[in-house]
Formats: sequence, C-alpha cells, structure tokens
Amino acid sequence: MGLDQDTWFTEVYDQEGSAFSLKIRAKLHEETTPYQHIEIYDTEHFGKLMIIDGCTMVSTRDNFLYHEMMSHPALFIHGNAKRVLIIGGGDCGTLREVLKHDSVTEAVQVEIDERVTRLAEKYFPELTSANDDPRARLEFVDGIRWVEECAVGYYDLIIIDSTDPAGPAEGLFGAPFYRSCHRALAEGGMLIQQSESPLYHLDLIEAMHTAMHEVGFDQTKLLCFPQCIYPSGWWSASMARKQGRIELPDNAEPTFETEYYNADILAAAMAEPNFVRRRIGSGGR
Ligand code: AG3
Repeated sequence: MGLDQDTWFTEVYDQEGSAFSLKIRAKLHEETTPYQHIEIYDTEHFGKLMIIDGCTMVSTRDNFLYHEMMSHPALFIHGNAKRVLIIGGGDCGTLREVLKHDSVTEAVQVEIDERVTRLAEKYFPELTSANDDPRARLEFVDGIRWVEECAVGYYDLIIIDSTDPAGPAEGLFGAPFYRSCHRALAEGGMLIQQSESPLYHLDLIEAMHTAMHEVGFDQTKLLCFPQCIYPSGWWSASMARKQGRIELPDNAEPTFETEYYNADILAAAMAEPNFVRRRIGSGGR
C-alpha cells in the first residue's frame, strides 16, 4: 500500500533504498532562504517538524535525543568547558542544553541562516527558551569564517550541529575546517560534530576521523545514539580532542534535568560496534 502524498511527509534516501515518513496534519510554513529551502509541518504524533532541503531536521517529539547527545557527553568528558562555540544549530536546541552547564561562561551560536532561528522561535519555542541567558550569544554569519578568524586557543569546546555534508554544510566536513577548529581550541579542548548514520555513512565517518587526526587532534571517538527521524534511525557524533584523552569521566551524571542523557547512557554511547572498530579503531584512536 502506498502513502497518500497529501497526509504524509516522506524523506527518501535513494542511495540506501529506504525512506522515513511521518503523518502530517498540515503544512504550517514554507520558504526559500538565500541558503536553503525550509518547511514546517504539524504532524499527527511527532509535534512540529522542521525540514531543510527535503531532509528531516527537528521534531518536537524526538529532538531531545540528538540535542542532549550533541552537548552533554563532550561537556562532561571535557570536565571544565567555559567557552563553547556552536556552529549551525540554528534551532537553538543544542544551545539550550549547553547552557545547563554551570561551567559555561560563554556560548556562541554561529548559524549561517537566521531564518532557521526565527522559525524555531515561532514553532519550537521550547528550544529557544534559553536564548535570553546572558551567557548566550547568537551570530548569523558563516561558521567557517568565524572559526578561521577567532583568537587562537579561545574555545574549550566546538560543537558542529549541521545539516548533511551537502549545500551550506559541505565545508564543515574536512581537513581545512578541522585545522581551523584545532587552532581555535585551547589545550585539552574538544570538538564534537554530528556525523550521520553509522549504518549508512561509515565511509564519511572514517574520512572525518582520518582528517581530524591529520590536522593534529590527539584522539577521536564515535558516539552512537538513536534518532528515529534521521536516515536509518541510528545516528552518530564524532569527537576529537586536542592534547588529551577522550575517556569516560568519573563525573558524568547531570545535576540538571535531562530526558535521555545520564552517565550510563554516555558509557553505552561510547561503546563501539565491531564494524565501527574495524574502520576507525578500537577505543577511539
Ligand atoms: N542536524 C542534523 C541533521 C541531519 C539530518 N539528515 C537527514 N535527515 N538526512 C539537525 C539540526 C538539529 N539541531
């Protein structure tokens, strides 16, 4: 039985012969910005849904998985991150999680497309609720340039919360950008980047880790977690550390409220499946 085009949103992953659909009630908004095409839907069971260039980005129901895993693991592993830079992340969900950490004194979100943030304010207000925190700063410029131009060793943590490696995000997946990040990080500083599906995109993941080592990061590590609205339903983030190890910290338990993240989840997410180990090395590398 096929899907009625009018009542379902479908993202098709042609390369993998698979697709993901959500039943929708209505299309709430659609626009083409200078950077991309954005759609907002009201779904039957997943709350609001943001689509960019035909790809699922955020749903009200499951974004907590991604946003918590893009922020808390790296912050707990680092142990004392004060200055945090978020590249992309325009819906502000990652920023909200970062600001839950008292160690953070400054969190800058550098999103190229201001419309993503303005639409998040309207349709996902819970994600933008921390934006008036005095430690938060929102910039709408090119993240690649921001990192190239910032002071050497300024940031403790760089979080790259981008779209797929195509279009405006393409330059965020490669050695030249990682080299700038390495330069922008303080000693012991960390980078974490959304790195697509371990099942579908292992070639990309391997290339990312190789490039991170090539530019001088001491260790890299893959984190895996579920994300049902993204291709394959299984997602990853890749971490890299400048001078230092990426290890399970003694203190990884949040003292603030989370939906998914806790110390056991971190330990589980850091465990690598064998097919990942074979490609990027056991225990990170
Ligand atoms: N960033 C990850 C989007 C990748 C999804 N890819 C896809 N659906 N093909 C989402 C931004 C959340 N802050």
